[in-house]
Amino acid sequence: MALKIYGIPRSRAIRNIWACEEGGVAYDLVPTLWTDGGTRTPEFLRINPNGTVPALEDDGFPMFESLAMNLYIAKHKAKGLWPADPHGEGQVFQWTLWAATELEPANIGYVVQTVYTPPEKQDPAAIAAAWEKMHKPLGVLDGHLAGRAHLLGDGFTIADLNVAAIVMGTWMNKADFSPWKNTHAWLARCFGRPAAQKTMAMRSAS
Ligand SMILES: N[C@@H](CCC(=O)N[C@@H](CS)C(=O)NCC(=O)O)C(=O)O
Repeated sequence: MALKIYGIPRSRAIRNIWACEEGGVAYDLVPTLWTDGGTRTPEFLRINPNGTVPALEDDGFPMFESLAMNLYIAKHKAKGLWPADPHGEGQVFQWTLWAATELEPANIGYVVQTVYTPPEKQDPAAIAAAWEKMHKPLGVLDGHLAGRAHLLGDGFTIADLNVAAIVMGTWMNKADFSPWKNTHAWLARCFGRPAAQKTMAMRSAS
């Protein structure tokens, strides 16, 4: 039975769509919106009591939290995204929690100032201040990526996907990552993958 993913491409569900596309996992996207009460129904709240998307159901097993869902998908459903050794697993946990706690809050601050604020109300100083908060996590990423093609070394794993997915929208909106040249090259590699291209096209079309 195909995995059910609740959400829409223009939401954090895009992270799980990318993981499924990347790992060859069959999934059904169940369009679920927070703007029409779709995340507040008793049926949905049984799957995700937070009343947010994404969420998933795997043969009746419910999960929420986009990046945790991706760890489950990568380890138990997908092909080729989970590292073979314990140290690799440790790094997957490290980078995923780092993505959620260090990169995501900074990125959201920037998204609020750019995407969520209507153009006529946008304030260049507030945008610059929000982008400034990205400098620290991007610097950490850039240092780690020196001499590495991917976060764990040569191969693309769910660690790359979970970190890159945080900034997918920011990248698509043409934010300037070029001062962090290792990060910029790595993001171009991650988002140049066929599964990422397909996923980004779904996001653009939604
Ligand atoms: N930490 C959660 C955040 C989920 C989240 O905030 N989702 C947004 C859409 S991207 C949402 O459903 N917002 C509606 C609301 O908060 O009511 C995750 O990564 O899954």
